Amino acid sequence: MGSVIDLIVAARASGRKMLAVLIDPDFGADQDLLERTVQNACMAKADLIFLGGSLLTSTAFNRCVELVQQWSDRPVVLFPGSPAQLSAHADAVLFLSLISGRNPELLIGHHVTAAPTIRAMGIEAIPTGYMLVDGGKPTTVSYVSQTVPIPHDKPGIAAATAIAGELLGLRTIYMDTGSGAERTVSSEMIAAVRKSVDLPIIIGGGIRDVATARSLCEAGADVLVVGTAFEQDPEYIFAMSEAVHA
Ligand code: 1GP
Repeated sequence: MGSVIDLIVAARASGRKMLAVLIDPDFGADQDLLERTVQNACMAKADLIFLGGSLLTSTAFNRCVELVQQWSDRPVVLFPGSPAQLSAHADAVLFLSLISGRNPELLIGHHVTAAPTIRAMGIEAIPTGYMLVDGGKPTTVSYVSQTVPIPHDKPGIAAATAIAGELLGLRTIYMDTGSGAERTVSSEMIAAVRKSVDLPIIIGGGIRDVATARSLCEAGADVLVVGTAFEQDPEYIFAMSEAVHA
């Protein structure tokens, strides 16, 4: 397998949209459900498996990543909520800077803590500008990160933030309204960021149905991340994958 960022960039260049199935490591407590989710992601040809969460209560994170890697023929990418969520069993890690926030720990502090471990594990780090967007209610990530999300109706702020991320040399922009959000990032905001930067755009938070997924792709999203909807129904991965790839 080549690098994950190269896969994402190549898909974007060919106009192919990608689906990432997000697995909360805590969900590894139910091993049968975890296995079924991974199997469905593979059978449905979802493009990536993301693993992580903003609040980690599982003590078996590394074992969960190991199992997912064992069952999966898709790249396994960590989406860490903290420097504790690293594992050599992963193919890559989103090296997230929370550029919508002004919390120095999430702009550089955790990176310094995690960097030697990532280097020693030899996993690919993908420099990612992570932008939290208001999704209608406070989410775990907004609470845990202690940051104020970008207002839902301010595409200009999102565009300016994304440009700053691109100028800083980040390789991708991830806009997220948070897990279980009432609203997704708006099409207007995605379109504004799409016009402003030449980076792959990852969108997550509150994506529950195929019609919404299609409209976000049309607005300019390159990778859609879905977690909650698949936790509730792992069979929905098939319909979602078909919609994203249509
Ligand atoms: C959250 O983007 C992810 O960080 C996924 O959100 O659980 O709402 O799909 P959902």
